[in-house]
Amino acid sequence: MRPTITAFAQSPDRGRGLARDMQVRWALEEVGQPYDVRLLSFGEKKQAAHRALHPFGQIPTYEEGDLTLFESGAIVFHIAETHAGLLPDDANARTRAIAWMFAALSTIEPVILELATIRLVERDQPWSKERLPLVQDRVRDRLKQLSARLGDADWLDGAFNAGDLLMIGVLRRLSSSGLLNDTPNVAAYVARGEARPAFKRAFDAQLAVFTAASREA
Ligand code: GTB
Repeated sequence: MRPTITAFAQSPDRGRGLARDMQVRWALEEVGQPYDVRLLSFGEKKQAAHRALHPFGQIPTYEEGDLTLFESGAIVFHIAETHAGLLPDDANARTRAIAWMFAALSTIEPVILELATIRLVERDQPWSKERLPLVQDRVRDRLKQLSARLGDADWLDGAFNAGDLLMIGVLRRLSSSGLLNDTPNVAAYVARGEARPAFKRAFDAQLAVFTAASREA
């Protein structure tokens, strides 16, 4: 059954593919599953109709028959479980790939979100400048650890899988920070993910939404 996802009608990232519908689109493209997109304004996200799908009034959501999901990680996991191509067949390798999905969202993403918050939301706070180096160091530490594990491998554990998809999705938020430059193998890993044809199709689809909305505005 063809799923429907939700995305921003006008993404604040201006089409850079940083909103989390990108990870869901990318997963769907990797497995060759066509999908529909329902675009939501900022106001629509908070209305009862959308809150019935997403308790926190956010994007993305995923509807497929009588299944409704929120949380991009859970959606990518569902796509990976129900299609071939994003999780290994070997049971141990599959569990390790799932561990990397959790690592992306619960070990790497929090420090990156903290950095995004201090740079964008809290930048006018009197303590912001003083706190920034501390938050940057936390990101650097995680990047060094990830870099040491990745080494000269193409992907985190064997062939590209859902763990890489989520990890690269999370790391892409650092692109404008310059922090990836300190770990060239991690920067190359992100670039490798972005070079995948499925990534490009997903990226172009979300960019087309932003471009059309900008033309109309
Ligand atoms: N944990 C949830 C998930 O992974 O699905 C988080 C969902 C989430 O944060 N959704 C955001 C949202 O709907 C959009 S993606 N926010 C509106 C709200 O909470 O009212 C986060 C995001 C937003 C903007 C940028 N950007 O401009 O660069 C990047 C990422």
